[in-house]
Amino acid sequence: METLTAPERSQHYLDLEDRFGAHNYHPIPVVLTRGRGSYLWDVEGKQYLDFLSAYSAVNQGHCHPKILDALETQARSLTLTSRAFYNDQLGAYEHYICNYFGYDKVLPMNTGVEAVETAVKLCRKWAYTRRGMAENKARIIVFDRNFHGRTLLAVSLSTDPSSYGQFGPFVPGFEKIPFDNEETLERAFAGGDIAGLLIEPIQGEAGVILPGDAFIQKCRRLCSEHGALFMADEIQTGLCRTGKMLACDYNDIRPDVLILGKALSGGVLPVSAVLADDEIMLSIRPGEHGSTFGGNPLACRVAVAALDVLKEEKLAENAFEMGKLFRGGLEKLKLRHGRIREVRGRGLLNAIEMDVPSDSPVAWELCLELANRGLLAKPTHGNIIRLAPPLCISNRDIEKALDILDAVLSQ
Ligand code: IF1
Repeated sequence: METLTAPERSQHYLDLEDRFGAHNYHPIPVVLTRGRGSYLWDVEGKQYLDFLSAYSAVNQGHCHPKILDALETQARSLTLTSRAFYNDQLGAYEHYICNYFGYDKVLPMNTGVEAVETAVKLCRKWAYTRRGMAENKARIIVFDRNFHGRTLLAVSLSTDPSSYGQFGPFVPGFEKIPFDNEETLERAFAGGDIAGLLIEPIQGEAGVILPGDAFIQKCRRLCSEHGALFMADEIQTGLCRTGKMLACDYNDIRPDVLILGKALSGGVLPVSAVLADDEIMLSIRPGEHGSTFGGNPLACRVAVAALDVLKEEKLAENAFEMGKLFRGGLEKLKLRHGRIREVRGRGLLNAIEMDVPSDSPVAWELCLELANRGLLAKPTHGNIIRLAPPLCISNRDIEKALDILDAVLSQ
């Protein structure tokens, strides 16, 4: 490999993935080999500021030493027992995370979408066994332009043809209504048999869409009034990303079911979780749900370290302050360049919407140029660029990112 010159070196990896990997992604053509904190390096030795954070899975920064220590230590003693037996890590983790978020119990899973699936199963089981709803009649409210993952259940909830197209038939029992519209929300509840409501407190994939405070509070209130479960998918918005521990904290909302993933492991391995109180969680009985790796000792040890780091390093506070600084700079760029239609976000979950049609190639081209100048980001839809660095980012690096954005937008 030493003989390859720079472009060929990267091309070698692109060719391997093209030849032997499924074509289910269209990545930005950079080949990364090392990460630390807010930085990534590619195989050419080029350094980047990471403004995607693996879609908010590395909130704590890449390869956080404390999280890696937990991984290494546990990996040398016991990685997996399955739930056929007990182990000395799971109970300690369950105790820790239930106290951390204030719930009676946790059901540990692996990927985010598995946690979403778990929440939906829990909601239905609870509706039939605790609320006496007629079997197979449970309906769950979901919102237009949601993103909850890629399984057949998750795409059954989706209103995006690129997510659900030609994957039918779909899972029934969901009421899809507009996000941030109080009238359609009230009508959906009036339809009856509503067992739950599943919401992203900020819609990430849709392009960092924030609902009005009144709307999300009304979701909470109507769930309470109709005896339906308010289920918050905080897989992307949670764990300090929006400047508070949970995005729901901005409205003092306590979800009945809290769904976490991604940064729950600091990006080290898949760890997700569903938290709820006994009345809900105990509606699933032994043998009715689970997963081979769910709650494995390695994941438990890593998750405790990842959650520790969020508090020890005050990452919510830093996300809040750096987010304010970043959006202030983006608003200046909007005035200076006029090509930005809107700046949106909370904490360090931000996006710029360009003043071009949603099927335009502009956002992609901008991201290629940003990469050339050392900033990694990826468009969500043709005209929106999500900008979400690790929460440990410094103000100096926020300023550096703004300078790079300014230079690219000036071109
Ligand atoms: C990909 C999107 C983001 C999520 C929310 C559940 C899941 C996700 C709110 C499922 C996952 C990831 C998936 C990833 C890209 C990324 C993404 F663009 F796909 F939509 F972040 F916005 N709920 N989102 O954001 O979690 O099963 O993936 O662990 O490549 O598909 P997962």
